[in-house]
Amino acid sequence: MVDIVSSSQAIELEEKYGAHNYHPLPVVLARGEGVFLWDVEGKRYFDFLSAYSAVNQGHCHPRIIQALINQAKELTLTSRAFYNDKLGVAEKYVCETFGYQKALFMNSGAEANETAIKLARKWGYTKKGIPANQAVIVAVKKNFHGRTTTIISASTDPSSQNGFGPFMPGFEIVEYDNVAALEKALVNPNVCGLWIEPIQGEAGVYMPAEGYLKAAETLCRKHNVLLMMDEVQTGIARTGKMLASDYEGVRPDLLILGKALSGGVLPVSLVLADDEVMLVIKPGEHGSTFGGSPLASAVVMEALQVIKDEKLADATYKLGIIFRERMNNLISKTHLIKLVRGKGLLNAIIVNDVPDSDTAWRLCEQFAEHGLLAKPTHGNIIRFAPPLVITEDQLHECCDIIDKVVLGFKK
Ligand code: IF1
Repeated sequence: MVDIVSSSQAIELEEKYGAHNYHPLPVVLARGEGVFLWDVEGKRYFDFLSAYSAVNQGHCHPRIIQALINQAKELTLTSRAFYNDKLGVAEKYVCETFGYQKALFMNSGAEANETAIKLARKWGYTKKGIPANQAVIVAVKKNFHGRTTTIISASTDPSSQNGFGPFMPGFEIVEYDNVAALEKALVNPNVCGLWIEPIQGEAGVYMPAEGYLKAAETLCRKHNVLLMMDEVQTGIARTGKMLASDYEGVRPDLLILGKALSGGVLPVSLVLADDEVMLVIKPGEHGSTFGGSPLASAVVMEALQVIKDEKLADATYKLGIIFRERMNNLISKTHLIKLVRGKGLLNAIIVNDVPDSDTAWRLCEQFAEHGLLAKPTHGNIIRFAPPLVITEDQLHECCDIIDKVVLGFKK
Protein backbone atom coordinates (compact mmCIF):
# COMPACT_ATOMS: atom_id res chain seq x y z
CA MET A 1 0.00 0.00 0.00
CA VAL A 2 1.36 3.48 -0.92
CA ASP A 3 2.36 5.76 2.00
CA ILE A 4 1.24 9.35 1.33
CA VAL A 5 4.15 11.65 2.18
CA SER A 6 3.08 14.80 0.36
CA SER A 7 -0.09 16.55 -0.78
CA SER A 8 1.10 16.56 -4.39
CA GLN A 9 1.58 12.80 -4.26
CA ALA A 10 -2.01 12.30 -3.07
CA ILE A 11 -3.36 14.61 -5.76
CA GLU A 12 -1.39 12.75 -8.44
CA LEU A 13 -2.85 9.42 -7.30
CA GLU A 14 -6.42 10.75 -7.46
CA GLU A 15 -5.74 12.34 -10.84
CA LYS A 16 -4.41 9.09 -12.25
CA TYR A 17 -6.65 6.49 -10.62
CA GLY A 18 -9.82 8.36 -9.57
CA ALA A 19 -12.89 9.44 -11.49
CA HIS A 20 -12.80 13.16 -12.20
CA ASN A 21 -16.26 13.85 -10.82
CA TYR A 22 -15.06 16.63 -8.53
CA HIS A 23 -12.78 19.65 -8.79
CA PRO A 24 -11.44 19.92 -5.24
CA LEU A 25 -9.45 22.83 -3.88
CA PRO A 26 -5.75 21.74 -3.92
CA VAL A 27 -5.76 20.82 -0.20
CA VAL A 28 -5.07 17.24 0.99
CA LEU A 29 -6.48 16.59 4.43
CA ALA A 30 -5.08 13.95 6.76
CA ARG A 31 -6.61 14.63 10.19
CA GLY A 32 -9.67 16.26 11.68
CA GLU A 33 -10.63 17.21 15.22
CA GLY A 34 -13.57 19.45 16.16
CA VAL A 35 -13.49 22.57 13.97
CA PHE A 36 -9.96 21.84 12.75
CA LEU A 37 -8.48 19.96 9.80
CA TRP A 38 -4.79 19.33 9.12
CA ASP A 39 -3.27 18.69 5.71
CA VAL A 40 -0.54 16.15 4.92
CA GLU A 41 2.15 18.73 5.63
CA GLY A 42 0.63 19.48 9.04
CA LYS A 43 -0.92 22.85 8.19
CA ARG A 44 -4.03 23.53 10.29
CA TYR A 45 -7.28 24.90 8.88
CA PHE A 46 -10.64 25.96 10.23
CA ASP A 47 -13.24 23.82 8.44
CA PHE A 48 -15.92 26.17 7.08
CA LEU A 49 -17.66 23.56 4.95
CA SER A 50 -18.18 20.71 7.47
CA ALA A 51 -18.30 18.15 4.66
CA TYR A 52 -21.44 19.90 3.38
CA SER A 53 -22.98 19.92 6.90
CA ALA A 54 -22.22 16.27 7.70
CA VAL A 55 -19.88 17.02 10.63
CA ASN A 56 -22.10 19.42 12.61
CA GLN A 57 -20.81 17.80 15.81
CA GLY A 58 -17.20 18.48 14.77
CA HIS A 59 -14.65 16.12 13.22
CA CYS A 60 -14.11 12.81 15.05
CA HIS A 61 -16.27 13.75 18.04
CA PRO A 62 -14.91 11.50 20.85
CA ARG A 63 -18.32 10.29 22.00
CA ILE A 64 -19.42 9.37 18.46
CA ILE A 65 -16.10 7.69 17.67
CA GLN A 66 -16.34 5.71 20.93
CA ALA A 67 -19.88 4.60 20.03
CA LEU A 68 -18.58 3.54 16.61
CA ILE A 69 -15.66 1.58 18.12
CA ASN A 70 -17.77 -0.09 20.82
CA GLN A 71 -20.37 -1.29 18.35
CA ALA A 72 -17.81 -2.21 15.69
CA LYS A 73 -16.24 -4.64 18.18
CA GLU A 74 -19.60 -6.33 18.79
CA LEU A 75 -21.58 -6.44 15.55
CA THR A 76 -21.49 -4.20 12.47
CA LEU A 77 -24.02 -5.69 10.05
CA THR A 78 -26.70 -8.41 10.01
CA SER A 79 -28.79 -7.27 7.01
CA ARG A 80 -32.53 -6.94 7.67
CA ALA A 81 -33.02 -10.66 6.95
CA PHE A 82 -32.80 -10.91 10.74
CA TYR A 83 -33.45 -8.58 13.66
CA ASN A 84 -30.64 -6.97 15.64
CA ASP A 85 -30.53 -5.53 19.15
CA LYS A 86 -29.84 -1.92 18.13
CA LEU A 87 -32.24 -1.00 15.27
CA GLY A 88 -35.47 -0.98 17.27
CA VAL A 89 -33.85 1.10 20.00
CA ALA A 90 -32.61 3.59 17.39
CA GLU A 91 -36.00 3.70 15.65
CA LYS A 92 -37.70 4.50 18.97
CA TYR A 93 -35.03 7.13 19.70
CA VAL A 94 -35.45 9.00 16.41
CA CYS A 95 -39.26 8.71 16.43
CA GLU A 96 -39.35 10.29 19.90
CA THR A 97 -36.70 12.87 18.98
CA PHE A 98 -38.56 14.15 15.91
CA GLY A 99 -42.16 13.23 16.85
CA TYR A 100 -43.15 10.57 14.31
CA GLN A 101 -44.61 7.08 14.52
CA LYS A 102 -42.22 5.24 12.18
CA ALA A 103 -38.60 5.44 10.92
CA LEU A 104 -36.95 3.92 7.85
CA PHE A 105 -33.12 3.99 7.85
CA MET A 106 -31.12 4.14 4.63
CA ASN A 107 -27.55 5.21 3.86
CA SER A 108 -27.16 8.26 1.65
CA GLY A 109 -29.29 11.35 1.51
CA ALA A 110 -30.17 10.46 -2.06
CA GLU A 111 -31.46 7.06 -0.96
CA ALA A 112 -33.63 8.67 1.72
CA ASN A 113 -35.11 10.99 -0.92
CA GLU A 114 -35.68 8.02 -3.24
CA THR A 115 -37.42 6.25 -0.36
CA ALA A 116 -39.64 9.29 0.20
CA ILE A 117 -40.56 9.29 -3.51
CA LYS A 118 -41.60 5.62 -3.34
CA LEU A 119 -43.59 6.19 -0.12
CA ALA A 120 -45.39 9.23 -1.54
CA ARG A 121 -46.25 7.45 -4.79
CA LYS A 122 -47.46 4.26 -3.11
CA TRP A 123 -49.47 6.35 -0.60
CA GLY A 124 -50.97 8.22 -3.58
CA TYR A 125 -52.13 4.98 -5.20
CA THR A 126 -53.34 3.12 -2.10
CA LYS A 127 -54.69 5.99 0.02
CA LYS A 128 -55.48 8.92 -2.29
CA GLY A 129 -56.79 6.78 -5.15
CA ILE A 130 -54.48 8.14 -7.85
CA PRO A 131 -54.70 5.94 -10.96
CA ALA A 132 -51.80 3.48 -11.40
CA ASN A 133 -48.55 5.07 -12.63
CA GLN A 134 -50.16 8.52 -12.79
CA ALA A 135 -48.72 9.93 -9.53
CA VAL A 136 -47.10 13.36 -9.77
CA ILE A 137 -44.60 14.83 -7.31
CA VAL A 138 -44.27 18.62 -7.36
CA ALA A 139 -40.65 19.79 -7.00
CA VAL A 140 -39.18 23.27 -7.18
CA LYS A 141 -36.65 25.04 -9.35
CA LYS A 142 -33.02 25.03 -8.14
CA ASN A 143 -33.66 21.99 -5.96
CA PHE A 144 -30.91 19.66 -4.87
CA HIS A 145 -31.85 16.24 -3.48
CA GLY A 146 -29.02 13.97 -4.67
CA ARG A 147 -27.46 12.50 -7.79
CA THR A 148 -29.48 9.39 -8.72
CA THR A 149 -31.16 9.30 -12.14
CA THR A 150 -34.63 9.59 -10.63
CA ILE A 151 -33.68 12.53 -8.43
CA ILE A 152 -31.94 14.42 -11.26
CA SER A 153 -35.07 13.88 -13.35
CA ALA A 154 -36.55 16.65 -11.17
CA SER A 155 -33.43 18.83 -11.30
CA THR A 156 -33.29 22.20 -13.07
CA ASP A 157 -29.49 22.30 -12.92
CA PRO A 158 -27.95 21.38 -16.28
CA SER A 159 -24.71 20.20 -14.66
CA SER A 160 -26.71 17.72 -12.56
CA GLN A 161 -28.84 16.53 -15.45
CA ASN A 162 -27.19 16.92 -18.86
CA GLY A 163 -26.07 13.70 -20.48
CA PHE A 164 -27.84 11.38 -18.04
CA GLY A 165 -31.23 10.89 -19.74
CA PRO A 166 -33.73 9.43 -20.30
CA PHE A 167 -35.43 10.80 -17.22
CA MET A 168 -38.05 9.52 -14.81
CA PRO A 169 -41.54 10.93 -15.52
CA GLY A 170 -43.95 12.04 -12.78
CA PHE A 171 -42.34 15.31 -11.65
CA GLU A 172 -43.77 18.79 -12.08
CA ILE A 173 -41.40 21.68 -11.44
CA VAL A 174 -42.68 25.01 -10.08
CA GLU A 175 -41.09 28.21 -8.84
CA TYR A 176 -39.69 27.98 -5.29
CA ASP A 177 -40.93 30.53 -2.77
CA ASN A 178 -44.10 31.14 -4.84
CA VAL A 179 -47.33 30.25 -3.03
CA ALA A 180 -49.56 30.95 -6.05
CA ALA A 181 -47.51 28.47 -8.10
CA LEU A 182 -48.07 25.86 -5.37
CA GLU A 183 -51.81 26.55 -5.23
CA LYS A 184 -52.03 25.98 -8.99
CA ALA A 185 -49.93 22.81 -9.02
CA LEU A 186 -51.43 21.06 -5.97
CA VAL A 187 -54.99 21.24 -7.30
CA ASN A 188 -54.16 18.36 -9.69
CA PRO A 189 -55.76 15.26 -8.04
CA ASN A 190 -52.84 13.12 -9.23
CA VAL A 191 -50.34 15.01 -7.08
CA CYS A 192 -49.15 12.82 -4.20
CA GLY A 193 -46.28 14.92 -2.84
CA LEU A 194 -44.66 18.35 -2.60
CA TRP A 195 -40.86 17.92 -2.40
CA ILE A 196 -38.88 20.87 -1.07
CA GLU A 197 -35.90 21.95 1.04
CA PRO A 198 -36.70 24.51 3.78
CA ILE A 199 -33.59 26.42 2.65
CA GLN A 200 -32.00 25.63 -0.72
CA GLY A 201 -28.40 24.77 0.14
CA GLU A 202 -26.79 24.15 -3.22
CA ALA A 203 -28.75 27.02 -4.75
CA GLY A 204 -26.59 29.19 -2.53
CA VAL A 205 -28.38 29.09 0.85
CA TYR A 206 -31.56 30.56 -0.65
CA MET A 207 -34.19 31.17 2.04
CA PRO A 208 -37.86 31.43 1.07
CA ALA A 209 -39.98 34.31 2.38
CA GLU A 210 -41.23 34.01 5.96
CA GLY A 211 -44.47 32.00 5.85
CA TYR A 212 -43.75 30.06 2.66
CA LEU A 213 -43.18 26.77 4.48
CA LYS A 214 -46.35 27.22 6.54
CA ALA A 215 -48.32 28.09 3.38
CA ALA A 216 -46.92 24.98 1.69
CA GLU A 217 -48.00 22.84 4.64
CA THR A 218 -51.48 24.41 4.62
CA LEU A 219 -51.91 23.83 0.88
CA CYS A 220 -50.72 20.23 1.24
CA ARG A 221 -53.34 19.60 3.91
CA LYS A 222 -56.00 21.32 1.79
CA HIS A 223 -55.27 19.23 -1.30
CA ASN A 224 -54.40 15.94 0.46
CA VAL A 225 -50.76 16.06 -0.69
CA LEU A 226 -47.79 14.79 1.36
CA LEU A 227 -45.26 17.44 2.38
CA MET A 228 -41.84 15.84 1.70
CA MET A 229 -39.22 17.96 3.47
CA ASP A 230 -35.58 17.39 2.56
CA GLU A 231 -33.61 18.42 5.67
CA VAL A 232 -30.51 16.44 4.74
CA GLN A 233 -28.41 19.62 4.78
CA THR A 234 -30.53 21.96 6.94
CA GLY A 235 -31.40 19.46 9.65
CA ILE A 236 -29.65 18.38 12.87
CA ALA A 237 -29.28 21.90 14.34
CA ARG A 238 -27.44 23.40 11.33
CA THR A 239 -29.80 26.41 11.02
CA GLY A 240 -30.15 27.14 14.76
CA LYS A 241 -33.14 24.84 15.36
CA MET A 242 -33.16 21.03 15.34
CA LEU A 243 -34.92 21.32 11.98
CA ALA A 244 -35.23 24.35 9.71
CA SER A 245 -38.95 23.46 9.53
CA ASP A 246 -39.18 24.33 13.24
CA TYR A 247 -38.81 28.05 12.46
CA GLU A 248 -42.38 28.03 11.11
CA GLY A 249 -43.74 25.20 13.24
CA VAL A 250 -44.14 23.07 10.10
CA ARG A 251 -44.47 19.28 10.53
CA PRO A 252 -43.60 17.51 7.27
CA ASP A 253 -45.50 14.33 6.37
CA LEU A 254 -42.20 12.84 5.21
CA LEU A 255 -39.06 14.12 6.98
CA ILE A 256 -35.84 13.31 5.14
CA LEU A 257 -32.53 13.40 7.08
CA GLY A 258 -28.91 12.42 6.42
CA LYS A 259 -25.35 13.81 6.74
CA ALA A 260 -24.93 14.93 10.39
CA LEU A 261 -27.33 12.17 11.50
CA SER A 262 -24.09 10.20 12.00
CA GLY A 263 -21.76 13.12 12.80
CA GLY A 264 -19.96 12.31 9.58
CA VAL A 265 -18.50 8.97 10.71
CA LEU A 266 -20.49 6.80 8.28
CA PRO A 267 -23.37 7.25 5.80
CA VAL A 268 -26.73 7.12 7.53
CA SER A 269 -29.99 8.60 6.30
CA LEU A 270 -33.54 8.40 7.50
CA VAL A 271 -37.16 8.94 6.51
CA LEU A 272 -39.67 9.66 9.29
CA ALA A 273 -43.43 9.45 8.81
CA ASP A 274 -46.61 8.35 10.56
CA ASP A 275 -48.20 4.92 10.15
CA GLU A 276 -50.70 6.01 7.45
CA VAL A 277 -47.79 6.79 5.13
CA MET A 278 -44.96 4.51 6.26
CA LEU A 279 -47.03 1.30 6.33
CA VAL A 280 -47.98 1.49 2.64
CA ILE A 281 -44.63 -0.21 1.96
CA LYS A 282 -44.99 -3.91 2.78
CA PRO A 283 -42.28 -6.47 3.62
CA GLY A 284 -39.98 -7.09 0.69
CA GLU A 285 -40.93 -3.90 -1.18
CA HIS A 286 -38.00 -1.71 -0.15
CA GLY A 287 -34.67 -1.94 1.66
CA SER A 288 -30.87 -1.88 1.41
CA THR A 289 -28.00 -4.04 2.59
CA PHE A 290 -26.57 -1.57 5.12
CA GLY A 291 -29.76 0.33 5.95
CA GLY A 292 -30.53 0.11 9.68
CA SER A 293 -27.31 -1.70 10.57
CA PRO A 294 -26.38 -2.10 14.26
CA LEU A 295 -23.34 0.09 13.60
CA ALA A 296 -25.41 2.90 12.07
CA SER A 297 -28.03 2.56 14.80
CA ALA A 298 -25.48 2.92 17.59
CA VAL A 299 -23.80 5.89 15.91
CA VAL A 300 -27.04 7.78 15.17
CA MET A 301 -28.20 7.67 18.78
CA GLU A 302 -24.89 9.03 20.07
CA ALA A 303 -24.60 11.64 17.30
CA LEU A 304 -28.06 13.02 18.10
CA GLN A 305 -27.49 12.84 21.86
CA VAL A 306 -24.36 14.97 21.40
CA ILE A 307 -26.48 17.59 19.60
CA LYS A 308 -28.89 17.62 22.55
CA ASP A 309 -26.35 17.43 25.40
CA GLU A 310 -24.14 20.18 23.95
CA LYS A 311 -27.22 22.33 23.17
CA LEU A 312 -25.82 22.87 19.70
CA ALA A 313 -29.04 24.25 18.17
CA ASP A 314 -29.22 27.18 20.63
CA ALA A 315 -25.48 27.82 20.33
CA THR A 316 -25.78 27.79 16.53
CA TYR A 317 -28.67 30.26 16.62
CA LYS A 318 -26.60 32.75 18.62
CA LEU A 319 -23.36 32.23 16.66
CA GLY A 320 -25.23 32.70 13.38
CA ILE A 321 -26.32 36.18 14.44
CA ILE A 322 -22.75 37.06 15.38
CA PHE A 323 -21.42 35.72 12.07
CA ARG A 324 -23.89 37.66 9.92
CA GLU A 325 -23.20 40.83 11.94
CA ARG A 326 -19.48 40.42 11.21
CA MET A 327 -20.15 39.76 7.50
CA ASN A 328 -22.45 42.79 7.21
CA ASN A 329 -19.77 44.88 8.88
CA LEU A 330 -17.31 43.63 6.23
CA ILE A 331 -19.80 44.32 3.43
CA SER A 332 -20.01 47.95 4.59
CA LYS A 333 -16.29 48.26 3.84
CA THR A 334 -16.03 46.61 0.42
CA HIS A 335 -17.77 46.36 -2.96
CA LEU A 336 -16.45 42.83 -3.44
CA ILE A 337 -19.25 41.18 -1.45
CA LYS A 338 -22.88 41.96 -2.25
CA LEU A 339 -24.65 40.31 0.69
CA VAL A 340 -24.65 37.61 3.33
CA ARG A 341 -27.66 35.34 3.94
CA GLY A 342 -28.47 32.32 6.02
CA LYS A 343 -29.81 30.95 9.29
CA GLY A 344 -27.78 29.63 12.17
CA LEU A 345 -24.43 28.44 10.82
CA LEU A 346 -25.65 27.79 7.28
CA ASN A 347 -24.64 31.00 5.53
CA ALA A 348 -23.36 32.20 2.19
CA ILE A 349 -21.85 35.39 0.82
CA ILE A 350 -22.62 36.55 -2.70
CA VAL A 351 -19.51 37.81 -4.46
CA ASN A 352 -20.10 40.96 -6.47
CA ASP A 353 -18.96 39.73 -9.85
CA VAL A 354 -20.35 38.13 -13.01
CA PRO A 355 -21.61 34.58 -12.24
CA ASP A 356 -18.91 32.81 -14.24
CA SER A 357 -16.05 34.84 -12.79
CA ASP A 358 -13.34 32.97 -10.89
CA THR A 359 -13.38 35.51 -8.06
CA ALA A 360 -15.16 33.22 -5.58
CA TRP A 361 -12.76 30.40 -6.38
CA ARG A 362 -9.72 32.67 -5.95
CA LEU A 363 -11.09 33.99 -2.68
CA CYS A 364 -11.43 30.40 -1.44
CA GLU A 365 -7.84 29.66 -2.51
CA GLN A 366 -6.70 32.62 -0.43
CA PHE A 367 -8.92 31.64 2.51
CA ALA A 368 -7.11 28.28 2.41
CA GLU A 369 -3.72 29.99 2.38
CA HIS A 370 -4.83 31.84 5.52
CA GLY A 371 -6.06 28.66 7.22
CA LEU A 372 -9.79 28.61 6.46
CA LEU A 373 -11.46 26.03 4.18
CA ALA A 374 -14.55 27.00 2.21
CA LYS A 375 -15.69 26.33 -1.36
CA PRO A 376 -17.93 28.20 -3.79
CA THR A 377 -21.30 26.66 -4.67
CA HIS A 378 -22.58 28.01 -7.96
CA GLY A 379 -20.37 30.62 -9.53
CA ASN A 380 -20.10 33.61 -7.24
CA ILE A 381 -21.63 32.22 -4.03
CA ILE A 382 -19.42 31.02 -1.17
CA ARG A 383 -21.07 28.87 1.49
CA PHE A 384 -19.80 29.20 5.07
CA ALA A 385 -20.80 26.30 7.32
CA PRO A 386 -18.41 25.52 10.19
CA PRO A 387 -18.99 22.66 12.63
CA LEU A 388 -21.57 23.78 15.21
CA VAL A 389 -19.07 23.18 18.03
CA ILE A 390 -17.10 26.28 17.00
CA THR A 391 -16.59 28.72 19.89
CA GLU A 392 -17.39 32.44 19.69
CA ASP A 393 -13.67 33.28 19.85
CA GLN A 394 -12.89 30.84 17.02
CA LEU A 395 -15.75 32.30 14.97
CA HIS A 396 -14.30 35.80 15.38
CA GLU A 397 -10.86 34.46 14.43
CA CYS A 398 -12.39 33.02 11.24
CA CYS A 399 -14.19 36.29 10.48
CA ASP A 400 -10.86 38.08 10.90
CA ILE A 401 -9.42 35.76 8.23
CA ILE A 402 -12.36 36.42 5.90
CA ASP A 403 -12.04 40.19 6.47
CA LYS A 404 -8.29 40.13 5.80
CA VAL A 405 -8.58 38.16 2.55
CA VAL A 406 -11.57 40.10 1.19
CA LEU A 407 -10.20 43.56 2.05
CA GLY A 408 -6.79 42.64 0.67
CA PHE A 409 -8.10 40.90 -2.47
CA LYS A 410 -6.65 41.98 -5.82
CA LYS A 411 -8.95 41.22 -8.76
C1 IF1 B 1 -22.41 16.39 -4.19
C2 IF1 B 1 -24.47 20.64 -0.99
C3 IF1 B 1 -24.83 19.50 -3.09
C4 IF1 B 1 -28.32 17.70 -0.06
C5 IF1 B 1 -29.72 17.74 0.12
C6 IF1 B 1 -29.91 15.45 -0.45
C7 IF1 B 1 -28.54 15.36 -0.64
C8 IF1 B 1 -27.71 16.48 -0.45
C9 IF1 B 1 -30.42 19.02 0.54
C10 IF1 B 1 -27.95 14.02 -1.08
C11 IF1 B 1 -26.25 16.37 -0.66
C12 IF1 B 1 -24.08 17.19 -1.00
C13 IF1 B 1 -23.76 16.21 -2.11
C14 IF1 B 1 -22.45 16.64 -2.70
C15 IF1 B 1 -22.31 18.12 -2.42
C16 IF1 B 1 -23.37 18.46 -1.41
C17 IF1 B 1 -24.28 19.50 -1.90
F1 IF1 B 1 -25.59 21.28 -1.23
F2 IF1 B 1 -24.51 20.14 0.24
F3 IF1 B 1 -23.41 21.39 -1.20
F4 IF1 B 1 -24.45 18.73 -3.98
F5 IF1 B 1 -25.78 20.31 -3.39
N1 IF1 B 1 -30.48 16.63 -0.08
N2 IF1 B 1 -25.50 17.37 -0.74
O1 IF1 B 1 -27.57 18.82 0.13
O2 IF1 B 1 -27.27 13.43 -0.01
O3 IF1 B 1 -26.66 11.39 -1.32
O4 IF1 B 1 -24.95 13.16 -0.93
O5 IF1 B 1 -25.76 11.78 1.00
O6 IF1 B 1 -23.17 15.50 -4.65
O7 IF1 B 1 -21.63 17.06 -4.86
P1 IF1 B 1 -26.09 12.38 -0.35
